[in-house]
Amino acid sequence: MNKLFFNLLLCCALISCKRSNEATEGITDQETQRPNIVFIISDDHAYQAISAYGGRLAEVAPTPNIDRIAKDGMLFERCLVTNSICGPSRAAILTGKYSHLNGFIDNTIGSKFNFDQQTFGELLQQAGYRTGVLGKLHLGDKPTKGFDYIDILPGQGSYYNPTFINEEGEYRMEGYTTDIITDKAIQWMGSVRSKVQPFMLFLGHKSPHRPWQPGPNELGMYENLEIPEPESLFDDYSGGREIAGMNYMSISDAMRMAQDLKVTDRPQNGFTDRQQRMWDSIYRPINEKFNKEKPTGDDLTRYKYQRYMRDYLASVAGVDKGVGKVLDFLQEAGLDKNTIVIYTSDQGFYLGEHGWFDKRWMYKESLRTPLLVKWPGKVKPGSINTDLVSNLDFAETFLDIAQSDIPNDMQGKSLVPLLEGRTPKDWRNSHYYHYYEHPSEHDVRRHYGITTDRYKLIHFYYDLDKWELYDLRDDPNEMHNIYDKPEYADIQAKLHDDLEVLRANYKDNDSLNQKFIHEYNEKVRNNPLIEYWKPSTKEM
Ligand code: SGN
Ligand code: CA
Repeated sequence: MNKLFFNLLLCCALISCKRSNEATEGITDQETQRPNIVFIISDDHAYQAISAYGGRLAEVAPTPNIDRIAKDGMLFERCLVTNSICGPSRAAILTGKYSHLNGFIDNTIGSKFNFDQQTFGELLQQAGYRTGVLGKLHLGDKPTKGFDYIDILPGQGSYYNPTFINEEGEYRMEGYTTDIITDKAIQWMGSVRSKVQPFMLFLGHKSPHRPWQPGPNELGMYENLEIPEPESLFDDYSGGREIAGMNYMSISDAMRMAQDLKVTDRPQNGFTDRQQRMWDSIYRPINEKFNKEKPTGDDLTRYKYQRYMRDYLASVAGVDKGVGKVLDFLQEAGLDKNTIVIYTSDQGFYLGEHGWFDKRWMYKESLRTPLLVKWPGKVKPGSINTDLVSNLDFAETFLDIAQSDIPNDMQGKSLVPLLEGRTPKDWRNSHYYHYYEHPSEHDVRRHYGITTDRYKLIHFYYDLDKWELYDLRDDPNEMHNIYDKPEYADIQAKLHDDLEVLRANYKDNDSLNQKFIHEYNEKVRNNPLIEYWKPSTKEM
């Protein structure tokens, strides 16, 4: 249906709706239309920090509101991203295509998403949905089409007193960004709710991205808690994993005392006096204690881990509270039965596993992202899905929900059958991954690979040519690279074949790699940050 025709239909519908007002009185939004979709995507929220996923943090830092989505809906155990970094993840979500086809392959300064291409936004509009994009998008530009409502943060955005960009331009608001975005979401949903036109809201949080600045109500909430450490906090990258040791993202060396861990007397950028006073009242005593005790060596790493996690989890608590507000609003407005709520993150994150923060690697914690979906009447409450799904599937899922055609050039699959509890027999049994951003900030090398439920094969290329193979059943934490071990020869050969099939099916190949390397090197050549991206001094 073209847009003009749809608008005409909409006008007729509105007029007839007005005329038959008496007849429709008492009918709620729930009964009259295709479902609304609220897609909440936070930034860098690790599944390990969502209590519905269990794990070592579930008890110390519960997320009761996000857990409500799991309780009422479905929790996906294996939602994997295509490229574990912010903009590329969102670009895959918008297009249903891998980075090499949607063109947004990395987050480096100067990367701009090409909004001329097909996205789910305008396809949903054509299907009769009103669409909104709010908060963090991080695609280098503002959407030129596909969204009726645009109110986004520029780039990374800030935690306090954020600037926003809307149709008219830039403006600034005072307050905590997570809370502001939540309020805006509620305001927009309230203003567009309608019996005839469903809505889709892309609600992007900045939090809990580095530098993990909790909101005024969450500041200091975990100060008296000892956060359990992961087993691999002091990983030595043995077991054939030299490449994992070549990076600049470990808590011990790359985490900054002042910006990241707040061990500083300097005022925070852009804070009001009141915010600064509140901040100081929490961090000053902590910093005084630190300056007295001055831990060193492994004790310092442990100390940094505690501070990192306390701020990270307190930032998550703000997001969780926001999710609760959205769920409450939907309920109070009588929209909850006909609104699908999806919670996810742009990728996973390391919470000290392998000694790291950040993401990017094809290893478990950054490859997996949380996915929880509530769809009353369709999804069995409390259900758990273990199929291999991906952020590549989101656009197709939205279109399927909207009962709209899914274009053939989208590369994912609708999750609707899975949500209804009937996984198709031919559902994928492997997933393809590709990360490009090197050289850059955390010094993670370019790599691509395949994972199945049981095995993972990774190829590091460009300045390296190394393979890694993991048996995820016997070695779930990926500590032993078994590539070229004779007992795995058959499996290795099969995975190589399957990887080539996946690359061909998804239309990825080495000549595209060469093209992207060339373009990337041109882009970063004059980037002043290249000095700051301390390259690993370790050589293979
Ligand atoms: C910033 C962070 C990095 C982070 C990237 C990408 N550095 O550059 O630690 O990896 O964003 O994150 S900081 O000095 O600005 O904190 S992403 O989520 O946008 O992909
Ligand atoms: Ca991110």
